[in-house]
Amino acid sequence: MKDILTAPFMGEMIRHTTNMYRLGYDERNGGNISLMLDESEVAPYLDTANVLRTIPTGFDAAVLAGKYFLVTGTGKYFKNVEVDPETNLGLIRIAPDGVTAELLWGYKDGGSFTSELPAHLMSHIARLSVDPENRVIMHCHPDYTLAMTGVHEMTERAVTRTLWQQMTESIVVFPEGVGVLPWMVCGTNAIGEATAEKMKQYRIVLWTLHGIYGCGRTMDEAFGLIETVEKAAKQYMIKAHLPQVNVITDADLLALTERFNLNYRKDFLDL
Ligand code: 2HA
Ligand code: ZN
Repeated sequence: MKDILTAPFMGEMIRHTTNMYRLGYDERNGGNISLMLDESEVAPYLDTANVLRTIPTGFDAAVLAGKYFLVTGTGKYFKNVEVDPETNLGLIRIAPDGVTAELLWGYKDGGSFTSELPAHLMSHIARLSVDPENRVIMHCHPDYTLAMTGVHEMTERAVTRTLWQQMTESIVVFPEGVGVLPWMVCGTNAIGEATAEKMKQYRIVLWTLHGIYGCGRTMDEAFGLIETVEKAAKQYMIKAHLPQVNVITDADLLALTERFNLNYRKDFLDL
């Protein structure tokens, strides 16, 4: 059996949690990540028949039965993942009943997965229905995105347009736009269901005055979406109160969609 701390998926998780903490996206225990893994990726590192304990998933995730997930722990700090992955992360498999998670590694101090696991698993289910290769759900609290949700009209069209207008890269990176939820209580199945519903259309969902959800086929894709939205939100927050001398017009955005052959949200442009 190989040392699980040398697994590529472990390295990716540690690098991302560490980086996101240093970027200020994940204060204290803020944020959570789940990475879906195949049995073939896990088997060289773990005896998959050895279930350490079981933890209720909080809802019926039977469609994910047999799937493996590396997930950040509840109450755990991203900054500590690097020094003690086995306490701050856990590797679970969804049991056939869908309401039980089988812990195969991690949460060494008796801990559990993130309180947002329902939102993660529901989002995985939603993404897999539109992209069978999706593997990552990532949640964090980046400053400028959060600030923007407090001062901007929170409709998907209005927020997406503003983010697209801030910098050339935006529409190229998220041509489908961003999903938006009003303020809601977090850690509940209700916010999980609402997020998952948005994830059928969008790879990014903003939670008003809370944070952002991103997804992707890889950690790089999910993180890249989030950091691009955050950069655009930063541009907005540092210059929205100043006279706008040079702007990206809807005709410019259209030209970008043509140049990069983007399948973009057409009703979000005024043409
Ligand atoms: O895990 O970010 O939304 C802490 C949170 C809850
Ligand atoms: Zn959060």
